[in-house]
Amino acid sequence: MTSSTPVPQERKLVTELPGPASQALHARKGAAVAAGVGVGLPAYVVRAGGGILVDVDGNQLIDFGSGIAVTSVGNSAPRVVAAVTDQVADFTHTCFMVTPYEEYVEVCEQLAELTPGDHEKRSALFNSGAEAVENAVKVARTATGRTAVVAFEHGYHGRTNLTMGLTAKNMPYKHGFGPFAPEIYRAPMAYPLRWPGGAEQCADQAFAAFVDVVHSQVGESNTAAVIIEPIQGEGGFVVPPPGWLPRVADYCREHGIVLIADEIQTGFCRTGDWFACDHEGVVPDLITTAKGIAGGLPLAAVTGRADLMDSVHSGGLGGTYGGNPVACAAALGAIATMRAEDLPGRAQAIERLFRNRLEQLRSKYDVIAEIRGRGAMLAIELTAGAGDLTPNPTATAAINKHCHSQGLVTLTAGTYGNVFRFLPPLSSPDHLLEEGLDIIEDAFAQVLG
Ligand code: PLZ
Repeated sequence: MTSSTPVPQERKLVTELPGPASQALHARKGAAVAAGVGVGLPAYVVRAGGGILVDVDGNQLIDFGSGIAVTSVGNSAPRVVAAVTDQVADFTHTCFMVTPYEEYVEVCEQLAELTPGDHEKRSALFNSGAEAVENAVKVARTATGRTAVVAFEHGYHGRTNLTMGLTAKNMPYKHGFGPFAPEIYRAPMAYPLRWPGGAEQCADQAFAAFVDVVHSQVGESNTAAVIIEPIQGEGGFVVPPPGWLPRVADYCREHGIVLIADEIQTGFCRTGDWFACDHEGVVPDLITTAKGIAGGLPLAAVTGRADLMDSVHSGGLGGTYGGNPVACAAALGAIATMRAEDLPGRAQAIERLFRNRLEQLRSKYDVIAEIRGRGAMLAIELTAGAGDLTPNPTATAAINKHCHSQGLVTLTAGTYGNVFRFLPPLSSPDHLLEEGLDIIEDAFAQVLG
């Protein structure tokens, strides 16, 4: 198969998974790659596109992970490939801080246009989500002259020192890696299913609990920023109740606290709109993006109010590779694809297809406590059974593993490891989504009987 042939859009298993060639590579991995770098499904990929990953043994796997919400436009999407190919032949790097280039500026112009709010904005580009979050905090601290940052339970913001501190979950992200950066505080997340006072009370009580942390424990005038994922990613696709996020945003505005929306996982069409904040008309002061922005190349951004972004002294933001020209070209190709193919609309269509099937599944299995998420970012939370919210990571892991064995790449999430999540490429044809859902149905039957 040459790389000019499109990847066939069908699942095909020619060996058990992982096959012999993958197993051989995995043995080399064990001898050469640090053990701390884990692998979910050790099928070594050689090509990918549409909704399929092809492994080194010739197996064709259905992708329900998009490399953790990255390849929303699909792997090697044609406009991304064309833009990257041209760019890589022209020049690969100058360092924007040394001798600049148009592609960086154009990505920032696109970010100003696409992100929530029509105020004047500026952006700075980086290499990873964690780096974007770090820089958003730097901007918030400089702009406010304050130090404290408030994050939420179940939140995930990265693996660098500051972002580990912002991340809630210990294993595997933080365990043994402290001490963490100071001046980070944590507020309860508005998590309707697990809110102690019940889902009905969640919005009001969670807002009051948030205010209590900021007002009583930190002090508004010490709080530089509040950072929130509008729908939590690694934490288990937790969707706060309607109205909660706008109230948090209003409160921040009232007290001069910078609201940072971390849309690294939710951004760029994933949730059925360009950004998850758009669903409730929330306009954050700063927004961090990465993952889906560049069709698989490493690029991240902080975008926000011009007055905040421009408060940092010249030379205060940057990095050798931030906004690399090849990654910027990829982003322009990815954004052009999202516009041309109406990927927000496609994510909405995927949600309809999934919800219908997942609701049927829920009617059969009382371990499914909730189906939640938005667009092509959907999950089911598994518990002990009817009325018992004890997390069920064992069934979650077994179902996930069964899917892998059948050539469906799925991911889990959640503080308690009991959330089974779906992030298909928006380029997946319906028949692959349906087939993936058949496999999930079968996995439930095999694991739970
Ligand atoms: N903020 C909301 O989802 C990355 C991490 C997977 P980086 N999420 C996937 C893992 O186990 O490392 C993420 C995110 C949100 C920040 C990040 C961090 O982005 O590009 O991984 O640094």
